[in-house]
Amino acid sequence: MIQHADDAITRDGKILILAYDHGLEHGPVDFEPNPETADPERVFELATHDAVTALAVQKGVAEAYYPYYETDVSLLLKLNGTSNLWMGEPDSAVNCSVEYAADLGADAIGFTLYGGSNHEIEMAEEFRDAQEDARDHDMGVVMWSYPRGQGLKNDTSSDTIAYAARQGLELGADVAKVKYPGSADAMAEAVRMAGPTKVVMSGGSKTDDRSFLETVESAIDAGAKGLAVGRNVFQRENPTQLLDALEGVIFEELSAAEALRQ
Ligand code: FBP
Repeated sequence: MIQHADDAITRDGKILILAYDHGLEHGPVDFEPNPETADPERVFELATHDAVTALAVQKGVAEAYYPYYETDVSLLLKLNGTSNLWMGEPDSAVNCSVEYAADLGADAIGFTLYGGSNHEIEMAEEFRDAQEDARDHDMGVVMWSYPRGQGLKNDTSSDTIAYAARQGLELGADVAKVKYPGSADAMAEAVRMAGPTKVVMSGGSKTDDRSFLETVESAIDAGAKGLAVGRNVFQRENPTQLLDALEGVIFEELSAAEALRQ
């Protein structure tokens, strides 16, 4: 069987990344709907669910909690990130090296690229270093491919998301995490542009169970390999129930309606 760098964060070739870098990216406001989720241990426990193929966190959270979960959770170490306090053109500070991520036991690295930002050139150069170091360590590479910046009018248009997915392929990501472009056809085009790079849909702000699962179903039908989700799981009253349903849609080919009924 062919080995892929991202094998450790996939299950049957599919992916469900639980994202929990919101304390940095958005701040404590994201924990308000479910205040106990400010405690990383709650989310590490969720990440032990069979549906979750990797947990994405920043360095500090990994240092403090991953030693207790390394046998049950695959670690996706996010190497860059910025707080919501930053008011400049989109940019993301590199705050962890691949070497240090490997020391922490990471299976893969995550890296945000804001294509279209005035900082795209520096970010792409930083990504180059991270991607090549990750190859040396046989770690998977997940790009948060988020076109945004003053030149960009619509960051979820079909063309923009297809371009975001293609940037993942061109720059050497194993997985490109993109926003849902509004329709299955547009998602299928993004998947086509990404070629062998796996496309996963980004969760976005919390919506109701049915419409969220239907969007995931449509992305999977369009060829996406899965999902990277934060708020739509951890802001729910019963996140485990939603993970059960997501397991049905992503790994068992159930429709959203079937997954909700099981
Ligand atoms: P969500 O499912 O909550 O949208 O999380 C995915 C994610 O990419 C997180 O990893 C990150 O913190 C957040 O979205 C960034 O969102 P944005 O930059 O769009 O505000």
